[in-house]
Amino acid sequence: MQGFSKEYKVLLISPPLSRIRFNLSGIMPMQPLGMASLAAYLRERNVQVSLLDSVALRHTADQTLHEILRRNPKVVGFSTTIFNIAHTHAIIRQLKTIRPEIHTVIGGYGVVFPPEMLGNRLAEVDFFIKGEGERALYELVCALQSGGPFSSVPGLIWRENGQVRHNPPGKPLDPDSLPLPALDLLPKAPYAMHPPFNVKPPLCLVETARGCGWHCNFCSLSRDLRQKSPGRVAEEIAWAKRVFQAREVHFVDPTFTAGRKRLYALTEMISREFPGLAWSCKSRVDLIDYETAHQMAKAGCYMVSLGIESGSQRMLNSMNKATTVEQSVKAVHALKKAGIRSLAYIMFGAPGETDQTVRETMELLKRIKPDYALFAGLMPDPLSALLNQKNREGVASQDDVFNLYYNNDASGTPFENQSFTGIPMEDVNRWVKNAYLSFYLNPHYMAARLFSSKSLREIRNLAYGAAMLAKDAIIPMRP
Ligand code: B12
Ligand code: SF4
Repeated sequence: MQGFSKEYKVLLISPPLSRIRFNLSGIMPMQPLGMASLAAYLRERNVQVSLLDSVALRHTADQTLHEILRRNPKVVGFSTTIFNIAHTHAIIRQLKTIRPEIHTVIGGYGVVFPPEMLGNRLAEVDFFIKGEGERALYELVCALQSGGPFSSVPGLIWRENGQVRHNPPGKPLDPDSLPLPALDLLPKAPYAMHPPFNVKPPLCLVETARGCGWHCNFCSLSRDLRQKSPGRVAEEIAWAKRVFQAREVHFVDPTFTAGRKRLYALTEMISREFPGLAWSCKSRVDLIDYETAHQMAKAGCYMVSLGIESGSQRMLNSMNKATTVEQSVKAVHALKKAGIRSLAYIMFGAPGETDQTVRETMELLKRIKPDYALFAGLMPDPLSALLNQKNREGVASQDDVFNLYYNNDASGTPFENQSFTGIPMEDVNRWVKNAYLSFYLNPHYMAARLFSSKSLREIRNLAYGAAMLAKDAIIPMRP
């Protein structure tokens, strides 16, 4: 292990986020687990590391820059998504004019564009790391301190002699071998989760697995599912309780219920070691049945988010979702029977979507009555199979896709009037807006929600979410 002086400081930042229309994701700050995990890995190896969560502290870009200058690190790393890479780039541009010697690194979900595009378009950024960051960031910091070569740093993108270079990704890490995320380095901020979660605050996010074993064509999450052992998950929950006094946990992995044996071991562990804990998770409709739902409910699970996506089998096939409409019906039914609420994620605008398929989706929702639904226009991941295909077909060039995501604005791009899949934006926007109105502005639905709410806090929480969505419905739609 390399030695580091006290002066060799690394600062990791969760940069300001802008909210996306009809999406409740960004309205409350959630613990940035990626950054906390990177910090723990560096700290374990004696690197002086600190965290700045600009989202939780509600810092502007200027305040974030000011804080970087005040802390004066040798290396500053930014945890990005495709939607805040532009804010991050702006901060780095300014930083480089003042302190060009500070090394800048961008990592996280924003690193989903081709290396040459990132290296050339974001020329002020010194390094990008694609994918899992713990070992890669540590090796980069070691190389920077020792003046060593960058060619062995996994997933690294950098410029050398005017050329953009990039390394292959590293071997996936064993998630049980990682140190517990450095939650203790996060600010004592009002971390929460957007409605309808947050029923028993304080809430803390917990990761129990990395990657996903499925192949939906709009997504490019790592295909390599690695689940943590129940013992390790128990340590993470205990740690979240200790640092944040968590009484509620949201498991962030996309397929929490994958593997019945492991799921039962997890639910037994939670019942035994954390009685009274309220928790929620995400899953696929083909990974839920009544027996699993019943076990989960007994262990304190109160809500499951399900990627239902569509009520049309043709559309599910077009997304390579590998689920059936019937499985959606059964999953929601099983959850209801077990006393667990369901949150349906619905997406409009995959190839072949029409008024008819949207009607089929709305009819499915009427029939299965999930407790909540979130609707969105399809925004495929830039490296997904779907966008690669559209790129080959000449419908969506990589430049246009970059411009759209980077600016979070379709003006001046071919997507001003039509989606990546060639569907008029007017239609996609109308589907999303009408779906919200028809699902939520329904007296039966509202009465059911009011009566099933367990506390005044929950009603207030839901009213807040509803107000945000209503505001989105009134302000003219931006793609
Ligand atoms: C929590 C979460 C959020 C939170 C983030 C809160 C926070 N403070 O981090 C919020 C609510 C803001 C959010 C929003 C969105 N999210 Co989100 N989110 C997640 C979720 C559920 C968990 C992320 C997490 O904590 N993972 C665990 C940690 C340990 O891993 P990690 O974050 O990936 O970090 C690792 C690497 O990315 C990397 N890394 C991260 N940061 C850095 C920084 C540096 C310097 C380096 C070197 C490396 C590095 O190293 C880390 C450790 O290995 C994931 C699903 C998942 N399970 O991954 C979706 C996910 C990341 N979100 C996704 C999406 C699509 C979104 C939205 C765009 C949704 C939308 N349509 O609006 C928005 C973006 C909003 C915005 N304005 O930017 C997608 C990304 C899809 C993709 N690229 O393929 C995911 C994968 C879900 C999915 N399957 O669709 N999200
Ligand atoms: S959408 Fe969900 S289930 Fe499908 S590949 Fe992505 S993470 Fe996996």
